[in-house]
Amino acid sequence: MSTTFPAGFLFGTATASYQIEGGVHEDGRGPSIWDTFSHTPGKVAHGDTGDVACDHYHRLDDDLDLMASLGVDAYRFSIAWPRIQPTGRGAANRAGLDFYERLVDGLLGRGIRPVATLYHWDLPQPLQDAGGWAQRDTAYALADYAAIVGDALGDRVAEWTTLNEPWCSAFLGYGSGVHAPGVTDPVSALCAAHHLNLAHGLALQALRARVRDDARFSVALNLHVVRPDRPDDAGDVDAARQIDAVGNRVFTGPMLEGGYPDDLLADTAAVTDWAFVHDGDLADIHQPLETIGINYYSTSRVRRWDGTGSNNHSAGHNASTASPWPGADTVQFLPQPGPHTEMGWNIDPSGLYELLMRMHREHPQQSLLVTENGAAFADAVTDADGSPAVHDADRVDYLRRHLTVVAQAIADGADVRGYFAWSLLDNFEWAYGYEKRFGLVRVDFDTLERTPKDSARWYAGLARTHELDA
Ligand code: IFM
Repeated sequence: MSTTFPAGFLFGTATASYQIEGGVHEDGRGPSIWDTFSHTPGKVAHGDTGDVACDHYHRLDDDLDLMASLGVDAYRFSIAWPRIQPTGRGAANRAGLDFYERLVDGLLGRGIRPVATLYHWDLPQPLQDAGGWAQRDTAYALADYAAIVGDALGDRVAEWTTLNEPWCSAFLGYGSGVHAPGVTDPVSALCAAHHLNLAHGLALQALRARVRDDARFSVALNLHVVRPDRPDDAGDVDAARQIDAVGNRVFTGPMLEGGYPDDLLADTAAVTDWAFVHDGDLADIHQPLETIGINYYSTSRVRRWDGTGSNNHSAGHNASTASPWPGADTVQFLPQPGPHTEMGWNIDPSGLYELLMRMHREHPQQSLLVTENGAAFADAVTDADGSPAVHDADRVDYLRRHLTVVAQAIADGADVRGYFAWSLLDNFEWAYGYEKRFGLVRVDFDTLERTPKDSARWYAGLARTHELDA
C-alpha cells in the first residue's frame, strides 16, 4: 500500500536562527534575549548556549549543498532580528541583511523555495530592557523590522511567516518563565500575547505593502490538541475548552476572526481587564492571511482539578513553579500514555489529523502548511565502516505515521500544501540545550560534522517520489 502526495505538495525542512546559526558576535549582530537567558546560570541544561550552535553562520554554503543533496522542495528558516537591527530599532545592519540575501539566493539557485519566518524568539535584548513583549512599542518595532526585511528580500521570497509559536513567546517567556526572557507573571503573559497578535498584524501590513504581489503569508501556531480525560464529564470538557481558549483561540480569534473569544475574556477576568487592547488593534490584527501554519508534536489530556496533588501545569515544558496557563488554575494536566519521544511528549498522529481537519472546517478560506513536525530520539551513532551512521528507525516511523495522516487529511478535503520536518539539523533545543536531537541530519557538537541520518535519506526519497509506503 502506498499513498501519493499531490504534485506541487512541498516537502521541506525547518530551522530557526538562534538554534543553528552561532556566530553571535559576527558582523554587528546585537544580543538577543536568548543570549542573555542561555548565559544565565541554571536556565539551560548543561549551561549550553547558542554561541556556536551548528555554526551555520559560517557553514552556509555547505548546509545549502546538504539541503540540495536531500532534494527537498522548500526550506523554512527564521531571520535573526538582532542581526538586522542590533538594538531592535533604527537603521538596518547591511552585513546582517547580506547573510540572508546569500541564504535566499543560495536556496533559489539550488531550486529550493525559501519560506522566511520573521520572528522565532530572538528578541533584541534592548527591547526586552524596555519591557519586551509586555510593552506595546515592541509590536511597532517588529513592524519596522519587517519593513526592512521586506525591502531587502521581498523581491525573492514568496512565502512569509510572521511569528513562530507566539504561545511559547508569551506563555513560556512571560508566564512560566522557562523560556527567555524568563518572566513569571500572568498579566505580562496575556499582555505579551496581545502585543504579539498586534505585531503579527502590523508586520503583515508592512510586508504586504512591499513584497512581491504573489507572496503568501502565514503564521506558525503550535495549536494544542486538548482532550478531556472523561469525555462525559462536564468539568473535564470545560477544562479542555479553557485550555483551547488560552492555548489556541487567544491567537486564532483575533488573527482569523477579528476578536478575542468571550470565554477567554471571562476565564481570565480575575487576571486582567484586557485594557491593553486599544481601539483599532483588532482591525490591525485581523489581516487577510493565505495560510495557517501548524506546528504539531503531541496531545494533552486534562481534567477539572479537585485541588489535591498538583495541577501539573509544567507538563511537557520543563519544571517551573509558575504556570503558563493564566486563568486556568483549576485545570489539571494528566500524564499521557506512551509511546513518548525523548522530550517526554506522547506520539499521537491522530492529533495532527484532528488539527488539520479542524482548521480546514473553521477556516476554509485559508490553506494549511504543517510548518513543523518531528521528534527527538536518543540517536545512536554507529561506526561500522569508518564513517558514522545513525539508523533512526524510530524517527522514520514517527515521520511516516504523521505524514500518513497529512495524506488522509488531504484526501478528506483539507487544503494542506506542504510539510516541514523539524528539523534539518540537530540543534539548540532551547532550555534543553543540545541534549535533545530533532535533526534529520546529525550534528557532532564537538567537531560540527554533519551526518545525514537514515531519516534524511528516507525523507529525500519521499520528496523525490511523493510516494509514502505504508
Ligand atoms: O525546537 C522547537 C522549535 O524552535 C519550535 N517548535 C518546537 C520545536 C521542538 O521543541
